[in-house]
Amino acid sequence: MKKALITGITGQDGSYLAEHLLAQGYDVWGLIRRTSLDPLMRIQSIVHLPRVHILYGNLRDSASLERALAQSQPDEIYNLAAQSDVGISFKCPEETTEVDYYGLGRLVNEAMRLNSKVRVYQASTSEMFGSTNPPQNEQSPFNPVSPYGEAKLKAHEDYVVGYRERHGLFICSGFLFNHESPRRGEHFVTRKITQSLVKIKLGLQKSFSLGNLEAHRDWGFAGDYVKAMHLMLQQKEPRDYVIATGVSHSVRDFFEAACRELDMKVVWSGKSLKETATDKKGNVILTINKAFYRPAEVDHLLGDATKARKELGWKPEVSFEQLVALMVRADMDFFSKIV
Ligand code: NDP
Ligand code: GDR
Repeated sequence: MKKALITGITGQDGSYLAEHLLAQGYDVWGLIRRTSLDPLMRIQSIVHLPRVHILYGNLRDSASLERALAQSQPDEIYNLAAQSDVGISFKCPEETTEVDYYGLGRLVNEAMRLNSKVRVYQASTSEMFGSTNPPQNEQSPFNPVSPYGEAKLKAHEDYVVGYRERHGLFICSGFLFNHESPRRGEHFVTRKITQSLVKIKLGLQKSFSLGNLEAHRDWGFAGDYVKAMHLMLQQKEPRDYVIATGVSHSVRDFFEAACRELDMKVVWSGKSLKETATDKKGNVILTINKAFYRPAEVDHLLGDATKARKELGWKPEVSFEQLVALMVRADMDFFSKIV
């Protein structure tokens, strides 16, 4: 039975990946850090806990990683742990660099000392392409515009490309474009929109605010994307892949699609920071707030996953409209129980 260690198992991707690997017959180990909320409570709702072995550790602490690796003896490591919020990375750049860059260094150094044959997946990101014109593929130049994008790029250059070339480590980067689900953190724009609109529909909230409505993202379903992570580690050679749907939409498109799913008609008025969306009774349900704009924005991400289709046989199964519907319905199911 193959053993996998997942860092970031309490996050969106960690939970889907754990389920996928369990279904593939893996022995799954998950690294979780100490927080004031009981981590077992957090994870219980998302994975079948008795089948996942929990290890305490932190990407900021080499000794904890050494211990976790010695206990789990993994054949495959999936490094999903990160300070993953791009907006927060402008406010906490050091924390972001510590976890997203040095964290991978600590992990691969400890992992290689234990087992030089271990296979490692690194959660790289479309944010590394930053201001590069779309569509972006494996050959596109990297131009990150946030501390998050910069930390992930350095991690890729030094520990993925560097360790693969210099030390022969089997390590792959997945340049994953945005992927969402009902388990998406509440501060990311898609979940913020579905949750807020559902609450407005149920009378639990009157309105909410967003930042830049014109940014375009290539949004896919997280459940599809974790399958690509696993496939990358099953190949003969370690290679890096773009994982994306090849379709992009604006934040405004996402908002409108979620409104349609909830049968909420909206009228736009005003411009820029004064723009609002009003429902059919004339109530303002969306305003724009400068606080949600970023100091530097990635305007347009659109991935070309041709290489993954050809070499991994991977393709996305869930469309943009299906994704929006999935997220809206999950939030509706949850919040209608508490009305
Ligand atoms: P989440 O933010 O949902 O999860 C992040 C995970 O990292 C959580 O389990 C968190 O633990 C853990 N973590 C944070 N800091 C540390 C630390 N110091 N030590 C140990 N664990 C830590 O992210 P996603 O699941 O969405 O993303 C998974 C990975 O993929 C991330 O690396 C992200 O940067 C990358 N990525 C994500 C994309 C997306 O669209 N979702 C696209 C491209 C890349 P806790 O629960 O304790 O906070
Ligand atoms: P992103 O995701 O930065 O692409 O990073 P996020 O959902 O935070 O933002 C997407 C776009 O929406 C705009 N936006 C807002 N964003 C948030 N969070 N809140 C708002 O109110 C709001 N209004 C407009 C943003 O400016 C941006 O353009 C995600 C993370 O999962 C990263 O870890 C991952 O690497 C990338 O996707 C690919």
